[in-house]
Amino acid sequence: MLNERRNLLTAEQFAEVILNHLTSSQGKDPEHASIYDWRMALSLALRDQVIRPWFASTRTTYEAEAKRVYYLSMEFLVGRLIEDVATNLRAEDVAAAAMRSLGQDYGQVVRDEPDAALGNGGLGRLAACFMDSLATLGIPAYGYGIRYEHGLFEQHFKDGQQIETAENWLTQRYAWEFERPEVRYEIGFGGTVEKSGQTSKWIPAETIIASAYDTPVVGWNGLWANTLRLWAAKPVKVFDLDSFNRGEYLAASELEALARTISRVLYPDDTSEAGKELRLKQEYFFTAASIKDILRRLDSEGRVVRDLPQRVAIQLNDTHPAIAGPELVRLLVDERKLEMENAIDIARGCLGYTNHTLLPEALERWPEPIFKRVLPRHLEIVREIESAHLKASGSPVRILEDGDVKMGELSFIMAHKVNGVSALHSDLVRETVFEQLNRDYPDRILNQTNGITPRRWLHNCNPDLRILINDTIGTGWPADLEQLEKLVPHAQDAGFLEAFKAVKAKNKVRVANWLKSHHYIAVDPDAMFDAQIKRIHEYKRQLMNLLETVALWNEIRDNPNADWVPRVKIFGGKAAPGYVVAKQIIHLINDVAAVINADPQVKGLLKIVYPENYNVSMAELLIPATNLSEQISTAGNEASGTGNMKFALNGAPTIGTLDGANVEIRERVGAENFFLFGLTAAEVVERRKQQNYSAAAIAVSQRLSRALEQIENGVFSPGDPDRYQGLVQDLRQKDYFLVTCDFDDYFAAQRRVDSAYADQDSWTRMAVLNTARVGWFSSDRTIADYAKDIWNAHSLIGGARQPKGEVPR
Ligand code: F58
Repeated sequence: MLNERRNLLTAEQFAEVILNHLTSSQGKDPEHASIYDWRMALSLALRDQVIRPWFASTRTTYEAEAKRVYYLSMEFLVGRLIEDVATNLRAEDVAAAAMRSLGQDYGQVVRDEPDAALGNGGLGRLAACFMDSLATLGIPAYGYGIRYEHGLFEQHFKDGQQIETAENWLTQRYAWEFERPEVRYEIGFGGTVEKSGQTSKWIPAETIIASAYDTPVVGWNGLWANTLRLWAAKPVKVFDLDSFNRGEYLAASELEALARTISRVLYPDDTSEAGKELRLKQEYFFTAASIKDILRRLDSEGRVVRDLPQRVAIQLNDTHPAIAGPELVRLLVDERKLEMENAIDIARGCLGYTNHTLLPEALERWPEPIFKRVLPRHLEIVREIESAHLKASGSPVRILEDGDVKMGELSFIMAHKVNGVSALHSDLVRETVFEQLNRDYPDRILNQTNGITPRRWLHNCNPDLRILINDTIGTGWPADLEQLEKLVPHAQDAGFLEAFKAVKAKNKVRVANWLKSHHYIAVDPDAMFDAQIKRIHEYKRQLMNLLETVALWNEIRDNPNADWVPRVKIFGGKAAPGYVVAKQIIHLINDVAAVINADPQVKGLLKIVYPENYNVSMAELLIPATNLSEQISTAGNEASGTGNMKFALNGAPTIGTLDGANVEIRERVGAENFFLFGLTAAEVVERRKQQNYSAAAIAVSQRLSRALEQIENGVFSPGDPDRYQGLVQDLRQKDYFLVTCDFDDYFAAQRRVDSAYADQDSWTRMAVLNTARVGWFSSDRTIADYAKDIWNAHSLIGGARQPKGEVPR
């Protein structure tokens, strides 16, 4: 029986499709099939079901002559897809039943899928959530990025220290993608610019091929599917037969190896932009291929380039694809013979730029010599863009300054809209990094607070809570998350609170079992699970969390008979391989864990766990089991955060500062359901002006002094007592991120958490109200607002939440 709308098969029919793939695609019979074979067969069977909505969406887009959104991002942190696709097709029960009928454990097969880890953290995961929401809303869109051969490195701990190994997701076939060998573009680097009269022509010195791989992205209810198009770098000439025949076997394959370098690895550096030519080449590679693809599609529709801003919205996910501006201008001027100023205006009409950081060291700048060596014609165009901007605005802000090309300024000047990712962050973007440009172009900056997809981050990762919510308020919420508000009255209902508590308890048992079987750590599922899982960075202040843990340890040992609330402190996250301080923090967490976890005096009261290799799938396991969400960055530094939203949605109240989206989360869930502490962003700025602020803060805090002394005296590193001298000295002398200044307030907030947690009924009420009131942070809302305020793009499916604004043609 075929369900028209969703193309749903019965479990029996679906089992047949799976079996067909097992034999025809995998070449295995059931007797000899491995779990990999079963997973491929299941994935391919699911992928089959996406084809119909995918084709239909493309057809509808052409017929409606609709505007398309192009989301350009260096990173898409996708994670696993089986459950995502199955649930969006509303075929999860059918898929599970079909696998069962074939004698397979569905859950085990789902967990066999490696994460597609084509991103570092929040920025990459946001891009993946946005793809899900674009498809759910039925907005015609492409995600464009790089098909890295190696995703984010795998993290291991050796003697407590982070070791990185290459990630190898493509050693197995990627079930979801379609190779498109016919979609290929030549991408040039280096060379010279030929002038003749007014015209310029770039003659690149080297050329490689960008080759497309498409993954369909299906939305909720299977009503719409978009495309994630990732580019792989390939050589123009695959193999040099002459070299081979001369016996020069390595040289024969050199061309391929060199070309492939461009899409070989994801840059894991999220501290400072590695000033690497390769990174610039990666950025240009995927951006140029995407722009060519966009123009080809425009041409194929019989449109002229003047139509671009009506047909095309290009969103730059941070400055990594900022070269899109100059590249589009280059194509319009050098190849399509438009006037420079006209070309700049057209390009600007298409482009939007999202800023994700205020950290000056993370704002991209390219030394002019490197930029010129790689992209000589683009440097000329950047100069033209700069002079057009200086002329039009009278602004003193330059793109080329101190020998650098400043990609933030370039992106700002080339975009018609620039957005921050939370209300506070957007204010700070206006007041700090782009203060003058905001005066020059007062309507350009706007805010778009981040969001998360409710499908992955509640419906799929927390099945028991999903069922409880469905039973309580119905099933409309995954596509309209603010319906969770209907749970608010149930926060007074003892039966509902019990059921909610039971879900959390079950999720905690699941994590306890996993920690035992996979990480050989025993934790008590009745203890409070307190989690800080995110990239390791000084501004995120994992170190402050750890200092509080040491102080608590001391306190428990001093008063062993007091009424302590048992806690498990969970840490998760990777440090950029070159970020020395972050790696020391990891080492210290593991060292402190070794000592505290072995101390019989705090047994059952305090435990530290730090499972290695945190990734999207681990987040899906940990978040539903967490009681307390740690969002403790130095105010003014975390642009938004999205983990904060995921925890709140799954019933974990936050302990946090007034930073990023914490501010808006607190407003929505209610101040009484949020454990606030710490300096505000404005106070941080003031405090930094004071002399010796950290010494002063340490002097008045006996608890902090003691913890610092223990660390610097080798209590946690007895074999190497000086190991953390540098780390502690930095806190004593500088402490840029104000760990010492916020410490006492944080410690006090943690004790408020303890007392609140001791009353389990009122705690559960807080947890429920967090879930009930964070619906606004759905990425569906975020995307609907981008569509309205930045893209002027529209949903092509009836019944979806329509972006407000103009009606589609
Ligand atoms: C993150 N940025 C922000 N950058 O830190 C976070 O507050 C925000 O919620 C999220 O973006 C989404 O807006 C982030 O993840 C990176 O990972 C970059 C990778 C490439 C180098 C520079 C950092």
